[in-house]
Amino acid sequence: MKHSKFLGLNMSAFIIMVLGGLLLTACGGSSGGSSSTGSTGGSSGGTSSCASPPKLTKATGLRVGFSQNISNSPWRLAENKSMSDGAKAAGDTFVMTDAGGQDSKQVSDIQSLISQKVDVLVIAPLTETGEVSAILAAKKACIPVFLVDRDADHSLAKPGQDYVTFVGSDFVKQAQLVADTLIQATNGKAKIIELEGTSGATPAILRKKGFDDEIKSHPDMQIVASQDANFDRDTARQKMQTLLQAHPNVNVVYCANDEECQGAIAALKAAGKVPGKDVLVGSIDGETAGLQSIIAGEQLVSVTSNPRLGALTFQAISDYAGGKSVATWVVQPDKTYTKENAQANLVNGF
Ligand code: GYE
Repeated sequence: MKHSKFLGLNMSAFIIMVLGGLLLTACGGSSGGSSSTGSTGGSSGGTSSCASPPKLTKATGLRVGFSQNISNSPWRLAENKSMSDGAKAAGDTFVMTDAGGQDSKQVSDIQSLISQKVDVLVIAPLTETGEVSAILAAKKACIPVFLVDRDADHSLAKPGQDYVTFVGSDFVKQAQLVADTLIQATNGKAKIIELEGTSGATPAILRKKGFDDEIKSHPDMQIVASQDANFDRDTARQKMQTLLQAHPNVNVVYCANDEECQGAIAALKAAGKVPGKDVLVGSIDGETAGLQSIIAGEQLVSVTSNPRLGALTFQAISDYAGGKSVATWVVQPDKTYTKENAQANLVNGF
């Protein structure tokens, strides 16, 4: 059978090219951004016909899906509000899910947002590995993903390739700043209880690394116990109560967030210790309760971890839709609160 020809191509090859082009356009493969088009799905392993990461073809009137990992603390509630405010300011429709602290629930939440065909996904993943399959599924469905507040394991999913960017703080630096303040206040001599954040979450991993590495050059700064307190006030209170029985002579508690330190302060008081005198307390977030503890002299330091990530996130989304290049890490700057500036910054608490 004789095939007709168009510009030197036979008709079936021509039809395949046209169909392929239509598919690419449907996935936004031809506009903006800093990445190359037509990838085979990067580290997802599967084949996909969208760009790497997928493009956003429109900048306004988007349907934005926000997958939150849990909404159990002032930090998370402030983040939720900031995201929904950001969507409102951008004139977008906002659909939010809450995984209640379960990786499996967050994966199914993201899958449901993919099925609803949102234009863009904003994900605050619970852990570095738990949501990777869903992040890669979004890419395969040609939906660009913006990770916020926590990152994914870069050996499994890469920013600028499998997702657009990570919008969040420098967790190592936060922990270094807390360590430096504690080293100075104790003249480099301390027995420390370390309360870690949720196991497998970026801020838990990096805040531990930042702190532990920073005190290494001070041989008299000694961590006597280290435990996961799940970024949670009551878990921290209970763990601290038990740890204090085994280590009654500690003089420093380092917590991965202010909520944990609220629990630790309660446990110290219940054990007859005076926080801020017998035991110095330092942590991260800059939440209102932490600021009040600093003002009351019960907490030495809190380095902020600003939950109000909405403005940076929606700016990145708008830049990406407009074809501007977006950095693979949009850094949220943080600052240190001590008794010098806690009162003045109480208005910035949450
Ligand atoms: O510090 C903490 C929350 O992921 C940066 O998670 C966030 C951290 C924040 O539970 O309070």
